Amino acid sequence: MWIKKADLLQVAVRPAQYPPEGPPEIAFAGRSNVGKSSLLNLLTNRKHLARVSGSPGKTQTINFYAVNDDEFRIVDLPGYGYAKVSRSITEKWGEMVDAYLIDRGSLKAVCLLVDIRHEPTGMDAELFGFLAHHGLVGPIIATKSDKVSRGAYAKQASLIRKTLGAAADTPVIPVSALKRTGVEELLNAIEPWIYAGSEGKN
Ligand SMILES: Nc1nc2c(ncn2[C@@H]2O[C@H](COP(=O)(O)OP(=O)(O)O)[C@@H](O)[C@H]2O)c(=O)[nH]1
Ligand SMILES: [Mg+2]
Repeated sequence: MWIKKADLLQVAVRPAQYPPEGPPEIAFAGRSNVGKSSLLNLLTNRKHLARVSGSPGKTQTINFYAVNDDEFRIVDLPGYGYAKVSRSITEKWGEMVDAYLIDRGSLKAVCLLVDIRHEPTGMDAELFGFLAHHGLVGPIIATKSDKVSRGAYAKQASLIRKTLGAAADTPVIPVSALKRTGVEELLNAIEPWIYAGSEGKN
């Protein structure tokens, strides 16, 4: 599988604004500053598809991208956990994201992004538990892999799995937007969720 083309389809804050369901959707979630925009730009081979943010926590929309003329969709969920956002923004984040995650038939999986260097946060673990409960766990993405040596990948992956409560067979894919590594591995890991029927959820 390869991404030849990606176009912004829709920016939404509530369900009425979502594009009609159709092609399989893979969503990406993670705390602000984890490297989500950089990764989406790398995946789609575009410099500014997703804004690389100088002010984390600002983008509070759900962005739908049509990949390869809507063969499948990438859904960019708003970042969370930015220390300076107010409680009401955090609550709005939960409402906005829950509404999408709970009731979207074409959503196949959510890839949770975590920084390869650090133990996932309480909010990461909470979101992961929610995903597991709803059968939406996709590959875990360990971002900024250029910050650790290759030899440390396995150790960091098990720390990440353990902290999130992920099964031993949940893929943890190291990626670096900076060094442009891990994209092929990530696309290969996502592929089964895109091309499986609803029984592909696990
Ligand atoms: N070293 C390194 N830094 C990265 C990488 N990806 C993103 N960053 C940096 O991390 C910061 C946050 O990136 P951004 O993509 O905006 O994160 P987002 O808030 O999750 O969308 C920026 O300063 C990026 O330059 C990476 O693969 N390696
Ligand atoms: Mg961003």
